[in-house]
Amino acid sequence: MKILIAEDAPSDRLLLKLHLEKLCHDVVEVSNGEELVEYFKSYGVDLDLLVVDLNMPYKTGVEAVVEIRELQGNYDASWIPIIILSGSDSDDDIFRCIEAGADDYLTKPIQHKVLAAKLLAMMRLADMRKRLVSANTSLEALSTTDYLTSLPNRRAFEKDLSAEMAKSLRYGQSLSVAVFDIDHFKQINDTYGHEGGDVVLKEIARRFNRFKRAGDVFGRIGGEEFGLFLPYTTAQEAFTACERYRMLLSEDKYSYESQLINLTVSVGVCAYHNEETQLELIKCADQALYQAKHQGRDRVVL
Ligand code: GH3
Ligand code: MG
Ligand code: MG
Ligand code: MG
Ligand code: MG
Repeated sequence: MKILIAEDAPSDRLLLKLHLEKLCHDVVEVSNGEELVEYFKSYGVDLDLLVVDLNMPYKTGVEAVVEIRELQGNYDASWIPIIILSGSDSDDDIFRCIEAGADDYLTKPIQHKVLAAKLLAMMRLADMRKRLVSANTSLEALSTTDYLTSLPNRRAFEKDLSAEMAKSLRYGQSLSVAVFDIDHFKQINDTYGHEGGDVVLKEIARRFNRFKRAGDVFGRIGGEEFGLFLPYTTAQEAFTACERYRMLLSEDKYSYESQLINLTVSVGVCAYHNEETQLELIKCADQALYQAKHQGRDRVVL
């Protein structure tokens, strides 16, 4: 663990440092409460534990702990385990330290074996916290990512599009939306099986990622339908960009179990006019897509 010691008495600090280093921890030191808060603000994310003396100049241990616990928002380090050290064994001191946000309290002189035991318990807490955070991160990724193509799923796509529509409204920048639908995909499934169809869907997502212009966002919004929104892009520019995507998708064949599959896509494009709802905007692109199908497929309609 990387442990920060905040202790104003040089000899206490040195003894503690030597002891923690003997237990194979990395130790950094500060000598008062003010330095503790400043150090924590800059390097807190690298620390695993704080050992904080109660009586220190500039800021007491309690004042520093309160400030550290109040750091929030993106500041994920503010949860860090904190042990207070103090010469006082009064119940009131113990209570106010824990109440202020400390996790444990040890009285001086420090019993080294007891400190080692407390560190073990804190490590367990830190480990549990890490696992919770990573489980949470994977859950979030699962709920926004399409399992087959790894593109944003419909929910994530719509959420990101909402944010982009709000920006467009606020700054008056252009924004366009497109819907891609594979032509006669049923036939591909019928000929190569559902698995063959899945391989094609995955390869389409790969091509989108490979050929993507900076800023463009793709999502899988239906079985064989993909959404695209193009920030800072007018209707005419979006048409041109989608023509390019359409050609790049059908130019090279798709391979599945040493068979080569040809496909084309139809695309509907619509620009955002800063007044319609998201539903209406996507519907507009859907209607253009319907026309593209009606006019013979393998084309982009604006
Ligand atoms: P068109 O769009 O050109 O009118 O014809 P289509 O054959 O593509 O027609 P439609 O959009 O009605 O059919 C889409 C097919 O996509 C039907 C469905 O079985 C298939 N499909 C949907 N989701 C998946 C999927 O995840 N994997 C596979 N393999 N097929 C899927
Ligand atoms: Mg002191
Ligand atoms: Mg479809
Ligand atoms: Mg269809
Ligand atoms: Mg289709």
